[in-house]
Amino acid sequence: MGGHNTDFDALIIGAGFAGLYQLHLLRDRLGLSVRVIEAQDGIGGTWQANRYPGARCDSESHSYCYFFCEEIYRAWEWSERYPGQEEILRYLDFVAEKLDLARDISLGVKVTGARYDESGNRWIVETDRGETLSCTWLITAVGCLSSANIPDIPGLSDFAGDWYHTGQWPREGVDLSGKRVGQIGTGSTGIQAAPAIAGEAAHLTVFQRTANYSVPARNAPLDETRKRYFKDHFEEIRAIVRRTPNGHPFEIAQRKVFDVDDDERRRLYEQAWETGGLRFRAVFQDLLASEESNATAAAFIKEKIRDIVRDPRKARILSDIDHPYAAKRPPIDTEYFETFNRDNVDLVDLREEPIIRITEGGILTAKAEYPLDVIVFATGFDAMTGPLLRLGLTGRDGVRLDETWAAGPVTYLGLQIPGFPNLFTVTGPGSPSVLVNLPIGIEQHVEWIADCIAFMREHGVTRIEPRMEAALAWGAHVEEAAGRTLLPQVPHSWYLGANIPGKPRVFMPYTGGMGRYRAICDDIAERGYPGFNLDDTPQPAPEARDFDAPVYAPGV
Ligand code: NA7
Repeated sequence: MGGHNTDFDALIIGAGFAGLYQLHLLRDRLGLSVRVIEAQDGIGGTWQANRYPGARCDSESHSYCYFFCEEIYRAWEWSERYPGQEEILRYLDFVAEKLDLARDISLGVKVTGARYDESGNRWIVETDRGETLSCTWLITAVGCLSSANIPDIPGLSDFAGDWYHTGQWPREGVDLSGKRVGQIGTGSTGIQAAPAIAGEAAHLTVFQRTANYSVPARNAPLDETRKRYFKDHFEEIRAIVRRTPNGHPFEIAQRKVFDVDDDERRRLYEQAWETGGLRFRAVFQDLLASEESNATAAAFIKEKIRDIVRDPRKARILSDIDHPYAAKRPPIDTEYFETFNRDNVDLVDLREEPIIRITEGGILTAKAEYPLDVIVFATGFDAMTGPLLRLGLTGRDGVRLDETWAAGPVTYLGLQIPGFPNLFTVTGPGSPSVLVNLPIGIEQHVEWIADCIAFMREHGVTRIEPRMEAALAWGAHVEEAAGRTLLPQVPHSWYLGANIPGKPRVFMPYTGGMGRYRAICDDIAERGYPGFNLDDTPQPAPEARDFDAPVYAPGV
């Protein structure tokens, strides 16, 4: 696949939402020679890897898709309110087919290293097939959550059963029937997986370290009226997803929590609970800006948990939540708390009885040994920086990415890294990325990158690289913006890198909201790329006010 050419204008790493659209723009709009390198055996990125039971997107299907082409939008029909993993893969196959993308994608090929060659102004990319490829522009489209975190729990190699990480689930599936399953982790993934596993396995034990909020997703099939509505309102839906801070197809209410009295607030929360999904968060504007406001939502959800879960011990463990609502990624679920009412489901509170080790027969905590046939690690990812660091990138002057990021990621707009000319990072650290309905954030990045490359060609610029002071100013802005929310306060948060031992604590996603971020990026491009070096010509440094103004991300 991809022929025998080894020298390209652009190489793209990853064939998920980002890589596919980037290929289309660079090849079909700019006329570049392009190849996509994808480590997995199929396209789809995170949806190839996350095949665990219950895997489904938390964004609503009519917004979890491309908006760059109305014809594609209207030609595809989603079956449910939220798209399941398989359906997303089918959608991406459909898009790839429509745009004739497969011929420029190499599947099952892993990038093992890439270095910038200063004399030739080219990136030299090595693969696990022993190939050496080169390109002018290297674009990482590797996703934010593709580097699995398998905690270093002693004894895993002694375990006689099978174990799996949810983000590396076998393609052929896993038969859990009749099995005693232990699931570690209760983030968005664990909360989706537990009900599905409980329905299939003989027995499920959930090992919970930190209790988590969750709101019912209220997933359901889409009826013909809804399907028609989405098709007929393409422009309106596109305008909303591009305008709202999180790229979701709904507005965030303007009212604040204490604008209404207790009864009205209760009514609004009940209504939002019935509506379900991430829309719950949008019921008030200030849930993530004020601890006092947030506490009202937190209390409401904790009460719901205690109402649903019949066993008082389980109800206490599940509702004993130590952080503000939605300050970590807020999960949504289908019968998660109800699952703990099943006879075949147990709950272990790891704060009361930490895991000591994994044994041949199961998991040993400070209190008991739990016999298991299968362990499921729903333990998350080395988020945002992990997928980039493992590419083995070396920039100018032989500087490696892990060296330059030893104290945490430094990027300009999350799109480029000082010292790494002509390298673009789709949804890199410092961009809104994981705080946004990702296809929306991805489209903006991919288009900005294609426009930047078009600008370079038009103006005879051969090299673009951000100035260090611009990247540091952007980093300060990202931190400041996060500081205006409750998000950086949460212990263990992967937004901060705090879930990975030894990882530097830097708040990585940009909380300023997608609309604002888009305006900043557009403005920088229109003004001739302040903050970058174009060849050897430094453009003016951006001024603080270029990023500043009201940084406020309601409902992040
Ligand atoms: P998350 O949100 O990082 O959740 C991981 C879960 O695993 C969380 O409950 C962790 O507890 C738990 N965990 C991690 N390490 C351990 C160890 N060593 N022992 C016990 N428990 C552990 O990952 P998800 O996959 O759920 O979600 C990631 C994103 O994917 C999600 O936001 C969506 O965007 C899709 P902790 O809270 O750290 O105490």
